[in-house]
Amino acid sequence: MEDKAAQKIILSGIKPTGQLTIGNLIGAMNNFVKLQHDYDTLYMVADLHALTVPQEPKELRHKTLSIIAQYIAVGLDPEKNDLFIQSHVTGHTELSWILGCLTGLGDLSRMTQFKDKSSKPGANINAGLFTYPVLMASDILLYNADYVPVGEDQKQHVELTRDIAMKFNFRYSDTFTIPEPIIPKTGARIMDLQNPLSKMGKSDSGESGRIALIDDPVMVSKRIRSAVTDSGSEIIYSDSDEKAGIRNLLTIYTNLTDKSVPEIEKMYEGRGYGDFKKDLADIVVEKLRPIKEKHDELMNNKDYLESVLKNGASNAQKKAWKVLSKVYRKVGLVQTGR
Ligand code: AQP
Repeated sequence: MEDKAAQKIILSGIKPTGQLTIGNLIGAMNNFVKLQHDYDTLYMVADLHALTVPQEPKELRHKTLSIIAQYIAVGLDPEKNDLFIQSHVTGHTELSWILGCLTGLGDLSRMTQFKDKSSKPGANINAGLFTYPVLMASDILLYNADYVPVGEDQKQHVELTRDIAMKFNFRYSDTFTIPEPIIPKTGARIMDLQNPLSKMGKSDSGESGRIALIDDPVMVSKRIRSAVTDSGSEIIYSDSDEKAGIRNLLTIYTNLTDKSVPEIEKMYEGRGYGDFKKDLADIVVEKLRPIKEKHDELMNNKDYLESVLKNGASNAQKKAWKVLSKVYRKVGLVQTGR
């Protein structure tokens, strides 16, 4: 393996709102796992981001630990990655203030996710929801990350991060690495099983529209088998809206197996949606079974999870402080050392 110092840096995270879905797995976590071998990788649970919508405190603590357990359960090795909780590293919020002072209101109001979330009936439109992308920029820039593995919906936020980094570098001299997103070629946007024209979201999708990684296998199977398709019967990948349901199921199938879409289409030639859905349900159940088992085992070993988190936060904090102290110096804050 390459010398750690020469390795490129990867940062990504997931917020502990709702249960992690197969969308998170296919769009983001599968890449986290692949990248851990060749990069200096930091993966956090973005608990501060979760506060942009009201959370029940006890539940938030539980979900935060559960995501760390799921990170490990899908294959992230705590020895190879810094696994930590965002609020355990103080630099995220500190850098966020500095970057917020460089970010235009116009830029933030153009963010699609803000527009979507704030236009929902009864939405709680708070300042945190609006400035969320600035905190996300500081998550990434705090470690001078080269790459950010994310699903399609986060691409715009990484682009804003690049703009903020360039603005800072231009004003105060070269400081930040300009990060690039890593987005999967297929599966960057897994759709809701009941409404295949909308993203499968952790909290936005209804229960029957999503599959959580730690769902009960009987429920998983039922939800796949009752996924919305169309009145046709051919298992083919098509970009038309009418075929959005079957396209989504084919995308899930290809991402959870070693079979390409044309191979799958061929396998199901002359067979109906029923056969296809039944097989896919079995594939998803078998893929998730060991993840749930490992997750449940880890959630019964809180001492171990805490030791992983302490170690991860301590490594991350050291890396963060190097960048943050440079930023403070460049913008003109008096430094006496910490
Ligand atoms: N449906 C999806 N398909 C592909 N990738 C997805 N991701 C989320 N949903 C899908 C990717 O998973 C990572 C973590 O996402 P996040 O939870 O931190 O933020 P989000 O994108 O706001 O996810 P949700 O599910 O929409 O959260 P809720 O519903 O709680 O607000 C990101 O890389 C994301 O792209």
